[in-house]
Amino acid sequence: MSDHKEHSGISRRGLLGATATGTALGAIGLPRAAMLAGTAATLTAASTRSASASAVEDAHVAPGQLDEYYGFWSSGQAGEMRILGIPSMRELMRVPVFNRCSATGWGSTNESIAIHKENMLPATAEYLAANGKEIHDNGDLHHVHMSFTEGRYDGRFLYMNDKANTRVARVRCDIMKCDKILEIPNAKAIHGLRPQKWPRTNYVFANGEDETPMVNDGTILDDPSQYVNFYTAVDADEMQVAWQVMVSGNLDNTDCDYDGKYAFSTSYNSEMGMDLPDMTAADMDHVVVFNIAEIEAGIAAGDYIELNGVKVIDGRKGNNKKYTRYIPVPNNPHGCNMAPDKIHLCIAGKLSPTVTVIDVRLLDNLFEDDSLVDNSEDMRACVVAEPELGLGPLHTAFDGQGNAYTTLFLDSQIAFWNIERAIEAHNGADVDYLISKTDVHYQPGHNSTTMGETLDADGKYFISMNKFSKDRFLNVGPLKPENEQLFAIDGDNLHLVHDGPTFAEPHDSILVHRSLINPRNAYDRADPSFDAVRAQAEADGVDIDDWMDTVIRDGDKVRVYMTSIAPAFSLDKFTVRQGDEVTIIITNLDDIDDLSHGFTMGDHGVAMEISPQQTASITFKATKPGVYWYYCQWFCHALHMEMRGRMLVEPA
Ligand code: K7E
Ligand code: CUA
Ligand code: CA
Repeated sequence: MSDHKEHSGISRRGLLGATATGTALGAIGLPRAAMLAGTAATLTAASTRSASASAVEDAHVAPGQLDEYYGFWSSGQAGEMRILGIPSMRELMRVPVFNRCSATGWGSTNESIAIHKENMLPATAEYLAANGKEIHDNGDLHHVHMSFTEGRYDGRFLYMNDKANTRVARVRCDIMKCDKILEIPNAKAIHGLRPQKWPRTNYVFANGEDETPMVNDGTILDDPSQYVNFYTAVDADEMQVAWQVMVSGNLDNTDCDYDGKYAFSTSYNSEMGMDLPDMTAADMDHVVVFNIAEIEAGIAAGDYIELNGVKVIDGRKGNNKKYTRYIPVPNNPHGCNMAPDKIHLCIAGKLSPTVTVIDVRLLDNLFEDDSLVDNSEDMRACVVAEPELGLGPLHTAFDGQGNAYTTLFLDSQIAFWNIERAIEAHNGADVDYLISKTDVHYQPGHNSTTMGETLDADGKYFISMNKFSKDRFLNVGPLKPENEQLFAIDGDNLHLVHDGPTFAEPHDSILVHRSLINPRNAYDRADPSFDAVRAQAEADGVDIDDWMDTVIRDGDKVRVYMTSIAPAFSLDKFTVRQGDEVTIIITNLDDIDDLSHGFTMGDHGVAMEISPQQTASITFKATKPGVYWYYCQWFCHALHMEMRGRMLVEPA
């Protein structure tokens, strides 16, 4: 649409929640180019009903009021996790994980570098050193999920993937900081990720998307017949790989059941094609079902190979074991979403206009009946519905009342449908399972509902995370933001309550009731993130819990211990020699809410956050003789500008 006013007028805005049932169905079969151009032609005017007015009003969070839900957002290639308030959609915090952060010093402080390096593979360390780096400074974070206890969020941890550099990370919910990064051996490009729901999150399941030779040492190169993929179970407490399963085809998204029995992954490349025509050649790909108890038993019985220190089970097609089953589904499937009814798994068809609904209670049969052949039509005995919803179904969210919400990428719509009625229709009944269709702007990928991936799904809000914003906001140049639209779920309809841009590129989100999360206002002085620096300080005879203004020389290493209390550092100056390796260790003795300080060393690329009662440290080489000012970069006091001091570097 070239007409901007069409989208931005206030009266128009009131109609954006309107459903487009009917016209939407008519849109199927429209030229793809028209849809990708972002036409809003299918938008129909509907009368604004009083119910919608109240749903919209309920969603208004006045200044000073607190949101009802936390939103935890991925940020794709930006590499961080974000925290939003829902329904206001106010961005509350950015938590650096796979990226470097100028504000907090993540990726520069000794504490964060240690987390990056703790579980880095030796080959990666070697690669980085050869490229003049110590750690990766990018990542591609798609999926954030919270730890579960008995199918409910338990507020302990958030887990997330890095597709770019094959990692899984964990964020502590008490301080909202990353405490573990694990590089996954053997697998390539960790994409889908889910914590186990039942009985608790003992495992985090992680999908490797890209196919490579089993031993990827250059011996085998352009011979895809020898490529494999790996499914990884990470021990969620230890943050170490528990086991892997070698699979046929690649892996895209994953989820697991509410019984602790099965996990599932979609594969869009069952063909093991290396180019687009081959990856899309087959009408049916598959979903892999992983039998967790059988895999654990296989590991215990020694039925594994050891590959780069990991126990790997062979779960490829036709392995004659009960580790995996392959169920055919159409067609380059993508989303893999377990409904909170504990029964229905929804696989989005992507190139097929359908969502395949699997009744997980029927999966036992697939494993018990030895006559069943992987990937055969017989394996589809567990498919109980395959509703046709529209073009490009990607992900499905749930309201806890038996309904499902599926994003239609190509149609730029949300299909709102009823699972039970889809099953009845599958069995031949003449019922309409589609409740409504809602236009979104444009090309939605993931979606989420409040508490929707848990037994507490409450059906209050729904978010559509749209990949394109096109003409919807002021033009900012060739790179446009994404667009996110939050809806209040109101009976049979979705009412738009927020529409706003977002930077690269949240794929996924979870919406968590605020009652489940209770972060600290200040660090506990016993926080394990200070352990390493505490040990060094003890060796130096310094107490990091108390006032410090000590400079320790240890050969050409200098450790500068200081405290921060607004508006001053305990040291106004310190002296080092050219060539010294300098470590700055600071405890922020302030314990007032929100009184964070920082430490930036001018002209040295050195900066870090020191929040209330936190100790942080950072190391650099003082190669430049002269006077360098350090300062607090977090505005903390009327005399914040004066919170600074000098490093005097004597020439060698
Ligand atoms: Cu973008 Cu979950 Cu990586 Cu779908 S995935 S959209
Ligand atoms: Cu301390 Cu600004
Ligand atoms: Ca395919």
